[in-house]
Amino acid sequence: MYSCQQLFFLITTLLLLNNILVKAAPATTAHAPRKLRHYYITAEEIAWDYAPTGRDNLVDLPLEESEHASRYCSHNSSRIGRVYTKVMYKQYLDPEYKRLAPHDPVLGFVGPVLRAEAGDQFRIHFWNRASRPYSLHPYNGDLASKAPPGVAIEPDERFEYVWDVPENATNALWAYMSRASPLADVHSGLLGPVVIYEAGMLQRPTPGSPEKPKDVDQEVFTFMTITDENLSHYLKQSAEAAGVSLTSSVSEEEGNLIGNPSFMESNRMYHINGFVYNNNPELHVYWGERVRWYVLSFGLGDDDPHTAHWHGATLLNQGHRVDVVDLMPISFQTLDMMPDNEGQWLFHCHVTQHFDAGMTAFYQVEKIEYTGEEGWDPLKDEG
Ligand SMILES: *[C@@H]1O[C@H](CO)[C@@H](O)[C@H](O)[C@H]1NC(C)=O
Ligand SMILES: *[C@@H]1O[C@H](CO)[C@@H](O)[C@H](O)[C@H]1NC(C)=O
Ligand SMILES: *[C@@H]1O[C@H](CO)[C@@H](O)[C@H](O)[C@H]1NC(C)=O
Ligand SMILES: [Cu+2]
Repeated sequence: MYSCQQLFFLITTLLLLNNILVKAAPATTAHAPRKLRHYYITAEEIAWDYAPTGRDNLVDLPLEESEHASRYCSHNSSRIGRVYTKVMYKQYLDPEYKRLAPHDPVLGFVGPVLRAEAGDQFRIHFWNRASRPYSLHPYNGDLASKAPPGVAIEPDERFEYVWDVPENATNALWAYMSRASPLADVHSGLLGPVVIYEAGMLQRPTPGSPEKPKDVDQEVFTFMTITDENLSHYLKQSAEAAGVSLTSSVSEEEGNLIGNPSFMESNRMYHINGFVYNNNPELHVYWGERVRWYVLSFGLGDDDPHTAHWHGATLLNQGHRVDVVDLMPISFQTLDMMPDNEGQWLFHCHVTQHFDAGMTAFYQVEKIEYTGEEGWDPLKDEG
């Protein structure tokens, strides 16, 4: 299932991240957890559009007229195009799974952000509402050997995962994924971020708003990944829905579509959070604010090293000021940005082939001008 290189990355990452404990039963640690973090999460099948504007917004042309984008996003009788059947993690606010939690559109098909502080305990109430077995695991443990509890939850079954976050696991960034059939599950869409903060760092700025660390104004999460839709569980469904017959002959020389190199390449999506060619929803950051930017690569392929590159801003990465950061397959980086350049800027992968294949997005730096008309002018109140 895995190539040598993939296994190497899996195993090295596992060794590095092996410090969160997974249990199926309630914890029996020496210390009671500081706080229980309940999450109600499902896996649900969806139709995902990688380029919902229908345009290559980098060159400002319809997808079909763009030299590069037409290769990946044009739809016809021998190309699936931009819409694929996928499965994603969805978060609900209640144990009855009645109220869907608001999903940040910028996250695309990436699952909800799971947050906890050091010493807390996650209680992940997972309900598999998809048509095949799936699960939800932090990226740790030993993928190659023994299966952890709840590794394959059958359709319509539920499972409660209990993860203890050690006291010393502060400021960690992880991912979570399904491990029923790991490679295919991830290519099918099941992945999301986990962030562990220092104890006492998380707060709700206003009652009911999502939690956020005290030391930043905004957090941004971006996954740079190549999703090979041919390795997804749903290639057949995607082809059927697009009216593409895999077995019918394309031409005498080429035969049918199965194993056809240009068809296979057209199904590899070089995306950021599920969007290609600057089709991401507007991602606003604000002039002078403290923005924490989490960049993650979750691809498992040989050509999955990415270089995240920002135009129009620099960021601090472990004390170094940078505008580019390397991401090996399955690697996660946290950077801090203070935007000071108004306008629309590019955020993209610097690997030329990936950039051409659509791994590029826009973000907008906005300046808020306070006019005194906001209703909270302190001088007025005093008078
Ligand atoms: C479908 O679109 C691709 C990419 O634009 C093109 O190479 C191919 O010839 C088209 N096939 C048909 C049957 O129109
Ligand atoms: C955290 O504590 C555990 C248990 O004491 C220890 O095994 C582990 O190495 C520590 N990890 C770090 C990052 O200090
Ligand atoms: C999907 O990939 C496999 C492995 O590379 C290949 O054998 C198969 O033909 C591909 N399927 C299609 C429909 O292209
Ligand atoms: Cu890349």
